[in-house]
Parts: sequence; C-alpha cells; structure tokens
Amino acid sequence: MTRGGRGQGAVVVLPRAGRSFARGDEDDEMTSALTENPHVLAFVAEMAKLCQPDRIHWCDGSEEERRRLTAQAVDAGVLIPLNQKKMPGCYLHRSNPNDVARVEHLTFICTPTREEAGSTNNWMAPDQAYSKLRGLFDGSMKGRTMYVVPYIMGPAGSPMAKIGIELTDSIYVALSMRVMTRMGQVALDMLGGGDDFNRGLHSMLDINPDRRFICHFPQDNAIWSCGSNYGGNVLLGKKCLALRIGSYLGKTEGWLAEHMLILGVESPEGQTTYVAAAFPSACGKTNFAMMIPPARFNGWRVTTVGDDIAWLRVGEDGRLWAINPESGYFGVAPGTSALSNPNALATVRKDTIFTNVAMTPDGEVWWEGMTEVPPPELIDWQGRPWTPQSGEKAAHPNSRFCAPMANNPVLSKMADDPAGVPISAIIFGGRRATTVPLVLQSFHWTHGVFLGATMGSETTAAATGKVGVVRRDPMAMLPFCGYDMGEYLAHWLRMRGSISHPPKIFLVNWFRKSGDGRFLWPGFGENMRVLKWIVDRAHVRVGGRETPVGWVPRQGDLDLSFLNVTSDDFDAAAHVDTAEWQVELEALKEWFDHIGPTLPPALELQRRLMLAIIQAGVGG
Ligand code: GTP
Ligand code: SPV
Ligand code: MN
Repeated sequence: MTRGGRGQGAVVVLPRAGRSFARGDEDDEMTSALTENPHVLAFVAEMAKLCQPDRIHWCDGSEEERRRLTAQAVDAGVLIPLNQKKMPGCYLHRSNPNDVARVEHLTFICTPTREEAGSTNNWMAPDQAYSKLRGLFDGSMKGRTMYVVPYIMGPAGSPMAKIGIELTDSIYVALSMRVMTRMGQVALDMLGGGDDFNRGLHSMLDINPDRRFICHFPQDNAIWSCGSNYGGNVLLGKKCLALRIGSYLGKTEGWLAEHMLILGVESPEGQTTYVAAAFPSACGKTNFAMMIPPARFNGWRVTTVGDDIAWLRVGEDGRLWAINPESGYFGVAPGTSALSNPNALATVRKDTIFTNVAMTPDGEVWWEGMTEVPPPELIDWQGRPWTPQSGEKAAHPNSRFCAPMANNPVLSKMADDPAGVPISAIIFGGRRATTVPLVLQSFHWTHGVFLGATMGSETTAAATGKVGVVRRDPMAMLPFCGYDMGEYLAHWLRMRGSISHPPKIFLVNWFRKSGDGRFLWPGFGENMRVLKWIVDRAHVRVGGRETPVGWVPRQGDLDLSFLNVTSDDFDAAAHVDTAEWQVELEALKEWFDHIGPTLPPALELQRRLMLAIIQAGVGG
C-alpha cells in the first residue's frame, strides 16, 4: 500500500497490497492518509468498484498538488499554458463544442414522487435514475484516474457550511473545485468521523449529449453527473449542491439557499450595509458585486462577499445573515472590460482557469467586449485561427473565468467570516426590455416575494437553448430549485415569521430598452445610483413615491449628477407604465397556473389586488 504523509501533497492510494483491483472483488479496501472516516472510505470504495478507475488520487488541496496536477493537465492537453510572465498561474481550457453550458433539459430532480420535484423541474424516479446512471458509470473510469475531491461549501468551521465529496475523472474539475471551494484536507478535518456529507459522482464518459445526465437525489444528499465537463454541470459544489440540494436542505432546516450575490456598501461615514441580489444567469451578478462607484460617489465603496450564491439564515438577533458558500468566481468573460468591470479584470490576472475564451499570439486572453477594437489575429475558442473578418465570435458567449476570490481587489473582509453578514436589502432583477422600471421597492414582505416569484427575464447563453426569450424565473432560481416551486415560495413567505428585522425587498431592471432597441440605462458602475437609494431606503432615510406596483424614487431622490443620460431616457427607464403592468399581471395568471396547486394563495391574491388597484385607477 502506498501511503503519503500530511504536507507531502496528494496521496495516491492503491488497492491493498498484493491484490489486483478487480471488478467484483468484494472486500477491496480504499484507504487514505488523509482520513480514516469509514463513511468516506466506504463511499469511495463503492464508487471505485462501479467506475473501475486505474488510479485513485485523494486531493489534499496543497500548493504542491496544484502544481503537480496542473503539469499533468498540461501534458494531457486539458490545460493550455497562457503567458506566464503576464498572467502567472493562468491556463486555458477548451471544452468540447457540444458541451459549453448548463443543460437544463438534462438536469433531473430525483425525488420519490413527481410532486416533490414540482411542475418546473424535470423528474426521474430515484430507482430509475440510479439504475440508468449506474449502467453509464459502469467501468467508465477504466484507464483513468478517479480524483477524490473533499470540499467545504462555506468558510471552514461555519455553522452554515456543508461538506461534499466529489469523485470525478476530470482533472479540470479537480483543479477548478480547488478554486471554487475550500478543498482538500481542510474539508476532511471538518468532517471528522461524521457521515453528513454530500456524495457526488461525476464522469465525463465520452462527453456525449446523448449520455449526459445531471441527477440530484435530495433525500440521499447525492448528485450523479455524467457526459459533461462544463461548469455548472460538473462543479458539483456549485449549482448542484449549493442551490438544488441546498434549497431542499434549506426548506427542511429552515434557511434559504439562493442564486444571489452578496455585497457590502460602505458610506463615506464608514457605515457598511450588506445587500443580497438575485439576477438570473448572465444578468449581472458578478458585475454588480464588484462594482466601482462613479467619481460622483467619492468615499463610497462596494466590496464583494459573493458573486453567485448566498446561504441565508436567521440570526439570534432576528436579522437575516448570509454567507457565500464559494471561494472563487466562475464568471462570464464576454463583456468584461476595463470600463465595465476593472475589478474582474484584475482578479483574473493570476491563478485563473479560463474556459472557451480566445487567445492572442502572445498567450494572453481575449473575448468580445474586452476591448473596443479586437486584436488583428487570435486563436478562437475552438483553437482555430481567427481575424475580425472571420464573421464569428472569437470567444464563446458563455466563456468563463474561474478565479480565486482572494484575487479580488475589493474582496470584503467578511468574505471568510463563519458568521456571515447581516442583510439589510434583497434585490431581485431580470433582463426585461419593457415594463419593469429601473427600481421598485415592495410594500411588504409578501409583496416582495410576489415580485421575486413573478420575475421575468430574457434567456441567455448560460444555458443551452434559445437566447432572448422572456421566461418566468422566480428569484432567478427556476433552473436551481431542488423541489416544488410552490412549496419554495411558501417557504419564502413562512421565513418572515422568524425574521424580526426583515430586509427590505426591491426589484431592479438594468436592461429596459428604447423603441429603437438601445439600453436606456448605462448600467455597471452607474448602478451605484440605484444601489444608494436602496441602501437609504433600507435605513429609512430617503423618500419615495407610491405607485400601484411599489415604491419608486421621487424626482431628486436618485442622485443623477454627472450622469450621461438624457432626462427622456431616464424617465423612460424609471417609469411605471400601468397599462404595461396590467398586461403583465394578467399574463401572470398562466405562470401561477403552471406552478400549480402548491402556489401560496397569498401570491395569487397579491396579483389580483395589484390588478384591481390598477383597474380602479388608483395612482399611476
Ligand atoms: P452567472 O455567472 O451566469 O450567474 O452570471 P452573472 O449574473 O454573474 O452575470 P454577469 O455579471 O457576468 O453579467 C453577464 C452579462 O451581463 C455580461 O455580458 C455583462 O457585460 C452584462 N451586464 C452586467 N451588468 C450590466 C448592466 O448593468 N447593464 C448592462 N446593459 N449589461 C450588464
Ligand atoms: C450560471 O449559469 O448561473 C452560472 C454558471 O453561474 S454555471 O456554473 O455554469 O452554472
Ligand atoms: Mn450563476
């Protein structure tokens, strides 16, 4: 038996000395110098027996291990070194062109009954899913290494944190999980001898959409994913555990797992207000979380706690407290520029794994929107020579960077705090060309939940399928809720009962368009103007005007000085058009019917109340 010691990097574990690692060998023993936890060892042994890897590598999370695995990934062509002088520790990965985004139609919630998964999820019976996938995993790692990836979602030692172990045959996944989570020995140490960990199994198979399934077993705290090697499909701590399984755990344990960024807003007086915001995939969370306020906001600062996921629970003080379960950013590359998000550009200058971006002849990266004028020649995301005349995009629209949060120049000093941060405001926001104004504050918690539940957004490249179609995306959780949507909304309403100091709830829209298709609002850093109103409203120190659909800023409540927007455009962006809202509220009937009988009656009553108020001609 080969055993490595602690601090010596990774440990390669072979079957018991003198034994062949053969199929059907009933008492093969998987051991590790990293843990003696019998539950972990049994899980690894059972899955190794199924998948039959040639080797098992237990990830310890050390720097030495990162160097070694990176060198192996480079040798295997999985990672391409970028310019190490200009971008130390940075690598490029090109995924299979059939595997460039999450696949919602191949993502399943496998609960005992279809009703538990609800009308908005794909459902498969657990027995059927296990047996179908067992067939696919059978021998799938022959000739490959199985990486045992222990990880923590959340700061080590946080009462909010959860532990997972992902078994994967992808070195890209192992290296990416090291960035995105607290990975390795630290997780096994926190687990100790316990059995409370998420059991994740992933195999790339032959990266074939016909053999691609992302299956969640909430009751078993298990995830089986195969046939993909892309982001949210395979980094099992992220969308699979932190959101789908997490939301289910949140319902049973009384907390919330949400697709939300978390940021801190520091005023010139030194007061920090924490805000959580849910926007659908590729709708601005990373940008908002790292925003640099415009010059006008001298002394104001935004710091990042998280850019994608928040776990929220009620503290002893009756406030809602949030942690970011991740430790890295898997962010959208296109559109990231020195103008739109300089902090993101600074974050990805070192120790970053890029996926499906373009490469310059000098070994640097490029994507659409990075510079106004594209470089004269590039290697595109599929490895082909590219020029501006090529007529195709150089980077894939869903190309991504995977960077440690520690690189972020505006990382909040609370990002690692086991207790998290107290949330004063929750923002919901979608990508809507019409109807939804720049900002709206809810009248009360139930109305806020209604605004979140009815959020619409145009689809983006973050998932396969048609882009630009408006679909309902409640709390930006449509693809990520691990149980019935009506029950989820009921859980949100119920949470209010245990929060004595609830955050105020807002709706925003950075994406409203003019008749001729221009964005009416400049967005990005200028969103600070809206954020300041939100923070001031949360502290009850600025005015607003009541409309039939919520509170909006009065003239003068938003600081618009030195803003390069015509007053006509601003009015069009901020305006509540009751005729448009009437159409919206009527159309929502269909959405509520689709959710089905578990929709909380309070939300349908809220819809009818708003409609009745508009029809009565109140306000406007
Ligand atoms: P996921 O990682 O998929 O969850 O996405 P995200 O919500 O973090 O979105 P991100 O911040 O990466 O932004 C996605 C796209 O929206 C990028 O192309 C941005 O340039 C664009 N975007 C972000 N903020 C704004 C904004 O305020 N206005 C406009 N017009 N576009 C924006
Ligand atoms: C999203 O799609 O919301 C993402 C990227 O954050 S992925 O990790 O692929 O889900
Ligand atoms: Mn996301």
